[in-house]
Amino acid sequence: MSLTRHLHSGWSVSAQPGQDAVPHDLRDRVFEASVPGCIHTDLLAAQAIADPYVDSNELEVAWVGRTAWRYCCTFSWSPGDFERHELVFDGLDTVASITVNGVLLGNTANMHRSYRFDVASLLREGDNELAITFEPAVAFAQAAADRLGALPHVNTDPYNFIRKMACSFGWDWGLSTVTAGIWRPVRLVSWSKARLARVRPTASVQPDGDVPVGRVVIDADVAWTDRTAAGFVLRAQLCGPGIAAVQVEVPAAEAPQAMLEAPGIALWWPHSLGAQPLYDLRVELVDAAGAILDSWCSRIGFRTVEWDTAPDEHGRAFTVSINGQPIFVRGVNWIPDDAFPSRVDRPRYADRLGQARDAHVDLIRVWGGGIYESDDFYDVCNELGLLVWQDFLFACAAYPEDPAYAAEVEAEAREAVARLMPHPSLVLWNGNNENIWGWYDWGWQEQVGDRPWGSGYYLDLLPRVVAETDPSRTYWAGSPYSGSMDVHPNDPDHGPMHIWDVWNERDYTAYRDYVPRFVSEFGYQAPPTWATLTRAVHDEVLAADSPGVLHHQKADDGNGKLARGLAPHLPEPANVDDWHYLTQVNQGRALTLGIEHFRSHRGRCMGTVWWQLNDCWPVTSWAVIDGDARPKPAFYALQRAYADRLLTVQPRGDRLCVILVNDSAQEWVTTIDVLRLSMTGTVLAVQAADVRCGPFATVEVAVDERVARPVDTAAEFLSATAGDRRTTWWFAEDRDLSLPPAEVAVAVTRRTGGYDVRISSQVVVKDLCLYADRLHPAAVVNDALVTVMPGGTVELRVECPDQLNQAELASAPVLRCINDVVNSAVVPNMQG
Ligand code: BMA
Repeated sequence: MSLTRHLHSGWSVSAQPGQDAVPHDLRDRVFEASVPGCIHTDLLAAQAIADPYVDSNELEVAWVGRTAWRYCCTFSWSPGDFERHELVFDGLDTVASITVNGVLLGNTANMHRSYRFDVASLLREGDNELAITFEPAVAFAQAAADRLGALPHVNTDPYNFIRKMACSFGWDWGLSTVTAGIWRPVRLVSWSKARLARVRPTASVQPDGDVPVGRVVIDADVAWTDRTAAGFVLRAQLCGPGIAAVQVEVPAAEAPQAMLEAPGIALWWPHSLGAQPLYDLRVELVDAAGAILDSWCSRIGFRTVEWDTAPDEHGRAFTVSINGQPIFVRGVNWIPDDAFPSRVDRPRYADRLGQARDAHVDLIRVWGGGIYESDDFYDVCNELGLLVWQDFLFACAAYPEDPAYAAEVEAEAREAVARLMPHPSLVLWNGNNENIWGWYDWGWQEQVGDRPWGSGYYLDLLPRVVAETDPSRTYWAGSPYSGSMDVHPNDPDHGPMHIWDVWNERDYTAYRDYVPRFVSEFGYQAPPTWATLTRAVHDEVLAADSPGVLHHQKADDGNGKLARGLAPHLPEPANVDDWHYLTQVNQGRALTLGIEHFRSHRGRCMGTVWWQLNDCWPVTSWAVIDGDARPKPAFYALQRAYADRLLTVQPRGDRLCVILVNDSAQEWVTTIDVLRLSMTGTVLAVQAADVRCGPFATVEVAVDERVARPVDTAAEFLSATAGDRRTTWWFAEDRDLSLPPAEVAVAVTRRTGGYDVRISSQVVVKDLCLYADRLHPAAVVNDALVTVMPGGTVELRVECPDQLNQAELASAPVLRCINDVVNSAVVPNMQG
């Protein structure tokens, strides 16, 4: 007994009259609008603005975000037999004033929540006009900051004074767009008698007995037109793999609770440990005559989650166990996949999260400067077996706690926590990104004095909201946070930490100075792939410091840090091709060194979350997948470093050790062979050891002195193998190595859908990359940063719909390796 009509067609948008910022020719134009969507994508579709992702168009179209826009649509309506008629907005971005037939319905100023309005008295039989005017968000935020008193934040605009995606105002990897629009679905819902206002399922696994019993407790909130109505029931049904379908009915009072139990459920696991069985849960509201008034459904899963954050001999742990199994988290940080989030649909989530899973990632942290993603995101994570750590939306700023702002925060948090409850992938709610750290270390205390700065949210309101709404989920106050305001929030021994001094100030080998309990952010930059860079930047002469390349680098002194990071390790880039290749190599090396080091300390350290997986536009950043969805070489480094079974060489004191890290449930029984070799493969020393590494464990084997001590550090290296795993150890930096020219033999074979490229070499070849995307934007290669052993061969697969020039495929700048860089003459400028 309800009728839902999406209002997604017939929309138009125009600039509000009288705004000087709007170009003359656009002032009176009416554009077709997509709903859900946003003003930028509407103007792009009408070819009224240049693409802000290209060159420096961002600056040219900045007026769009400083303009007030009016969205309008006409729809026909008749009351039918329904008692109630409500307009429901899943998301309005952001400062909106809504009218129906010219009468003000309401004002909103929070992108992160939904709104529901009773519109019965405003609608009329026949045509109705719905109009929404969006005020510029920066002006709104600035006015609030002026009124309440400024509070510290990063970047330019006071994003901390408006409940809108923080990175919409620009970030150190993001352009500033300042979107506006109806970014999530809008619908007219007509209903009678009663409807389900909210459904909160809590799924748990009952420990007793041999057969696991899945239990779901369903808490529903029911909205009524007549509270005296009797005989209504709440009916819940569960079906899925391995169980007989179960059903229960309870009387539907105001907040009915129903419980279902299903013996024989199969447990949901992260993909590295098992399968992802999902169960269909359906909840119905039924009236006395047996008619279904409203229904709700979701796919749920059964697993247990415990976070051990107890004090211990080192400080304070931060270890998650799934179904009783403690795991070392192999995570990545997630930012909005597009600066226009309404463009990100389910296939795109599936694609990006599928890439993460392919790289052996098992946890995604949704960062607090972005959004609560749509249910599609969490559904895909449920299906792919990816754990989700969700931040509340606070990042790198002090936040006001005045009553109006606090009320928005509470409303948004209650809604988000309830909405995400069904998803088995969700394992943690986190209060904020770096705000407690900011309070400690970024000079805020002097600026803020005794005014509130957000701690009331992180330490009181948000934990209360989680405890009241979804007590099954763990809450942690911040990333980083030590577990106590008396211990520095970024203390390596206490809880999750962020390691940023490495990228900002130190060499990447300084990761070795840390043995954190859990590292929830650490990262290293590189430019996007060549195809992405050259799609987005059209500088006359492309260079590391040409205007377009610099515009697509948002980090503070980003290019300077890239150069300083290279200097200790690799030769100075002679041209833009070398710069592009070498900085990408260095990103991969930093990532590999950091992750292998942290994983080698498995036990004391129980997780790494790389900053960052993805980008929201084409930019030089810490991402391993660029803004056009192409994997950078570091993606393949991540894939290797995050494999279940890792073989690594690590310094331990003044010795070298070969370390096996086994994050699988099976014992790893293998033979380790360690060889000291010349660059041409002459064996100088050998060591072999039979090892057994238990499940979820590490084994260390010290390298014998005679193997570990080279005669000539520039001309020798170590190779360690264990079954199909291989790793190398170098006694000198590449710039100081006597690395012979590669002289590779390349055999290219055409096959359906692409090419096989076999590369053989008589000498060791370092960090070979095949940049097929330089020849064709659709060309994808299955690996990068590959080592070719002396006398060895590697085979790379190129997928490409069209023909490629085979000679070009087999030579620079498409086929690159370090050997060629160290052996080429240095040209004294960086122009291409
Ligand atoms: C941390 C993140 C982001 C930022 C990144 C790189 O501060 O939380 O805010 O993009 O570092 O600087």
